[in-house]
Amino acid sequence: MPTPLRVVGRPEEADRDFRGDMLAALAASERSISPKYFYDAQGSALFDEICDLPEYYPTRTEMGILRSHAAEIAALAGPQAEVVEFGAGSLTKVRLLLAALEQPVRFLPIDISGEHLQAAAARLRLDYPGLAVLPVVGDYTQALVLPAKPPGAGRRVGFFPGSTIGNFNPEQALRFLRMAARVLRGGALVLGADLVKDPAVLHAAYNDEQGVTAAFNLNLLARANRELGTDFALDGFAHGAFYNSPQRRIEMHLFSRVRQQVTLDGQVFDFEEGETLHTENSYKFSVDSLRALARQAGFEPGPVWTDRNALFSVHWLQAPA
Ligand code: AVI
Repeated sequence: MPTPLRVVGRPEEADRDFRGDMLAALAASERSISPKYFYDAQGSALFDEICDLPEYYPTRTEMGILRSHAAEIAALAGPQAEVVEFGAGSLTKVRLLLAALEQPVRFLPIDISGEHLQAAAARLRLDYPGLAVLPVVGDYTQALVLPAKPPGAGRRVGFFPGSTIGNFNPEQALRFLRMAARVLRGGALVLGADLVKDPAVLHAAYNDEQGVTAAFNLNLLARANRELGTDFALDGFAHGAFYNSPQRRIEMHLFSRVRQQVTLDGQVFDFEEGETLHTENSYKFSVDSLRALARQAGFEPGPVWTDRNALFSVHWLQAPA
């Protein structure tokens, strides 16, 4: 019998949030919307494709770092650890950790998408029959309440790979880390963070030749048409991604190719030619800036691992008891 899903917060509010957030974005003079709306089934599949693109270095680089240092991470975690993954997705990277840990007692993947999570958890159970897998459906960017650690468990170790921390603005990142330090008290967080580098490398990663990132970006409008009944003309918008060097972030936008109108719930919104909907920021860090942020959130930064080209970093952040 699969373990039932645990639901925290109110994931059913997601549609109402999308509608409200899209309305607010369209009504604003500078239009922007949270990148969390990229991830419907199509968007999640496109993101998985992005991770395999030759230009998108973060996924394979982080996997390489985790593979090379899994034993060290396992030694820091100690026996019978409980692993909590924030924004679990397809549960590929955590396998590297679970395989290295000494008798992990339980795995709690947290994700807003219950369906995706249940399927990924079922696949994981097949490969780790001795591991209790307890999926938690919830928005991990909100205050989380997790079940108490099982009796006999060792440290609670959080896992937040992929540099998703970079998709938060600095205040959101601090808030998330504060929440994580609380939930992981006495344990630690294994955090992946993309590093500042040659802007040409960044530009290529977010403007791939096959146009998968463009399709991922434009799927936001397709999703709005499907779910909210907007009438975005998909060929009327173009993907744009560039590195904003002073802010140390990649910005993704959807540029209106022409002067046009969009309707949502009977309200009409004008787009001038060249006007944009800002869909994502992807902040890049230095090792020191990430450690300073973690310290500010209450963690004690420990070892940091990077690849030989210093493209990506994985941090061990101790959460005081
Ligand atoms: C999920 N996140 C860390 C990705 C990133 O690189 O910021 C999302 C992404 N956007 C475009 N390509 C990938």
